[in-house]
Amino acid sequence: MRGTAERNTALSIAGFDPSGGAGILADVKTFTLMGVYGMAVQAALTAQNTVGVLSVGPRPARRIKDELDALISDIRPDAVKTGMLYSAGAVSAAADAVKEHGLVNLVIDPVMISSSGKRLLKRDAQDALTGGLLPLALVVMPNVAEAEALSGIEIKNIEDAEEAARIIRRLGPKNVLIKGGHMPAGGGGGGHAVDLLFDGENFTRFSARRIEKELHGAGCVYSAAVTAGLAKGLTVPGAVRAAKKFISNAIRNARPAGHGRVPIV
Ligand code: PXL
Repeated sequence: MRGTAERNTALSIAGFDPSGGAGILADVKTFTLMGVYGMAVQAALTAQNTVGVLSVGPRPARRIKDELDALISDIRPDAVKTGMLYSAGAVSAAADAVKEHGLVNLVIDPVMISSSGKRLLKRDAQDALTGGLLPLALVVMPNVAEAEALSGIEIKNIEDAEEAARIIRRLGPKNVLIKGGHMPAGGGGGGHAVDLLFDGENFTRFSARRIEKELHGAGCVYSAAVTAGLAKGLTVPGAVRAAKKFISNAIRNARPAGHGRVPIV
């Protein structure tokens, strides 16, 4: 069912960060800034601010699925992203919704640990993510630590990242985008943050000048921006290029809001 929507629509299934720098508030702000109608279902709750995550509150899988069903039966998203899912139940609810409603353009940000060091995906939920959700993805976009966890290899440079991308693609996603923002110095990027896209045949590198700021929610905003591009009908490389431009600008203009890391939307 295409529905009656006359707008490009995007859905975020992710955690709730009350500070608005990460999670679904950041996602929906990004959708809006990119001209896409934004929607969100809360996969988990957090007590946090720009300094750190104090605690995580899981949400019942049944509720998450009910909320997804109610929403999607009315407004069909042109693209969907998942962020912090936390529990295996939330991962399954998202995967079931994608399958049952035949959703396309799924972007997975495999959020595992916060910038401040708090675990945002339970250990048993990682198996659900790799086995149940990754095979449904059009794009999975891990940072270096997440790519190491998903591939089981250590990433020290861009060649390691290529090998990790090959391994992760065997888990089922159509495209793997490894974000080089945290690549160790000397990892091949120099003064640039180089992201690596693998579509199963070709590697494409996306480079932007590295900006030294301690950021809050950059990964959320980046994956939301890719999702918005896909919702607007861009190709995967086109959506990544547009998102990289958007986030580079947002990082350059970012100003502190609290006492800790700098939010960018
Ligand atoms: O940036 C990872 C992330 C994603 N989603 C939520 C978060 C965080 C980091 O704190 O709180 C909800």
